[in-house]
Amino acid sequence: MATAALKKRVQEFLNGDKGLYINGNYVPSASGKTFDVFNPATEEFIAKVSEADESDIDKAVQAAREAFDNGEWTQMEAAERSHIIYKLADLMEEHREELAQLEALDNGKPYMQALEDDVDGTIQHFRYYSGWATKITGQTTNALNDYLTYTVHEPVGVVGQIIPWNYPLAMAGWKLGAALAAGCTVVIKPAEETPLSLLYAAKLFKEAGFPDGVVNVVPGTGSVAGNSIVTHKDIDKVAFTGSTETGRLIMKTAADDIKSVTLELGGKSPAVVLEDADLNAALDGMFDGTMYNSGQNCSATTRIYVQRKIYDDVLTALKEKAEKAVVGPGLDESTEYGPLVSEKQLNTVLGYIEKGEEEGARLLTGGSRKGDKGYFVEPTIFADVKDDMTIAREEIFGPVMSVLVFDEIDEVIKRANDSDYGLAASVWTESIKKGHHIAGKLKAGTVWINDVGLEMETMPFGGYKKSGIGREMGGEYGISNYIEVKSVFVNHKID
Ligand code: TXE
Repeated sequence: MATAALKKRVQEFLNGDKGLYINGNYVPSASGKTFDVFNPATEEFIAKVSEADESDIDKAVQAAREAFDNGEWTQMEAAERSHIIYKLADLMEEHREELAQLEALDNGKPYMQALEDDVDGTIQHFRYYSGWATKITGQTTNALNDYLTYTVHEPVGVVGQIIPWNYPLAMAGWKLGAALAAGCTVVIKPAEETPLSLLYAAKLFKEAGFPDGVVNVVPGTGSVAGNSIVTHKDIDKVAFTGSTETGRLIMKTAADDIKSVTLELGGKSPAVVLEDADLNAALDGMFDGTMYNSGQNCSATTRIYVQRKIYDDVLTALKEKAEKAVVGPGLDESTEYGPLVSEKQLNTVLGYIEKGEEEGARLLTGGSRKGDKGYFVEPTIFADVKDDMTIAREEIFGPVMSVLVFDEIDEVIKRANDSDYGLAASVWTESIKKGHHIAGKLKAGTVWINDVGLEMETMPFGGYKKSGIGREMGGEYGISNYIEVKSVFVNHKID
């Protein structure tokens, strides 16, 4: 297996100081504290990163507040803001290979996936949202004679954004694109497992022309840095992607100040495979729907409902796919599926596999850690899973698929909807009527018919039920998270 050499700029970045990015400069944390970042494929140390505590968050918020209240960012014409966001995308393109290497190194994902999906997707996202900066409009209404009544859409202010480790750069991009296009300023915290790509990208913000203080990047732990963002009085809004448990805590904490929150949380998404499906396409979709990013994907379709007539054939084919899949370090060219992000995640996933066996699901293939160095898990498939088993109900966030059998369409709709979550779902059928019928009945924020995993900036993304609140992306849907609406009444009656 060929392992790509690290690019010069990546090496320089890793060898240099990795301070917090506050008010346009990399600075050490006030306490001088740092934390270590590890490569999940080798368990080896990669870098030391400054660790933000409450006082650092306060400094970052002050910088963002100053930039919002008195800075040139909010005074500048929308077209210029648009241009700066677009320039950021151009600069990211110049650094795309560096960003992808950092993502592969830090998160573990395959390099080509990091390059084409995460980094290029983020670049496209910024380009798309740069266009929105000039398209934020209110309304005029005809409610009253002799009055001009209109609404103004204003940026909400200083925004706190908290990012997970499964798509470190892409999740930051989703949140930053809309917030910056709306004219907000931002304090953003990457996950402690994967701070490197966003920290590297921070210098590009300055180069693109963002005034100091508009974007501040503050790595640190959830309980200290994350919590300080949520509780800070001068933060007007919090946007979070992560676990449902932490989302609940953030929502409760934010309630103290009636702070608005957008939450993109966990999932346990179903795939419904009818007997008339194009089986080759459906098999690819079922497999990738669960295993992409080694299953560390909030919209992973991990409950696979297969109609009885094709059930045995599907199991045979899925097993073959799993056994052929190439699992390895993200920087090896042949790797299709990388390691899990951390030892904690490895233990969580192995715990779920054990639970699946204990509760009587049939382990079709996989089921173990792969090797003893790095957090690799074999692609794992359970057959004959029952709806009430833990592996069919809880988010595993690893390469573990549960396959269930069904007979009737009404039955499978009911069972697919019997979940605390409602982030995504896929339906596989050659019947237009059945496809639309089932999609219409599923309680999920995104439904794919004869496809899986497609997410893009032009379409909103978010969850029903405990999968979250609000929608990201999708143009105006995403922008609306970062807008306050003002109603203005102008009396122009002449006596
Ligand atoms: O998530 P957390 P964890 C799910 C997945 C995974 C589980 C646990 O099932 O197994 O969550 O992962 C920050 N105040 N997802 O523990 O805790 C934290 O620093 C403010 C689904 O890593 O949600 C990090 O930046 N912030 C998911 C971010 O929250 C806090 C992606 C995510 O961490 C905080 C990731 C606090 N009190 C995990 N505590 C998805 N929806 O894609 C933590 N954080």
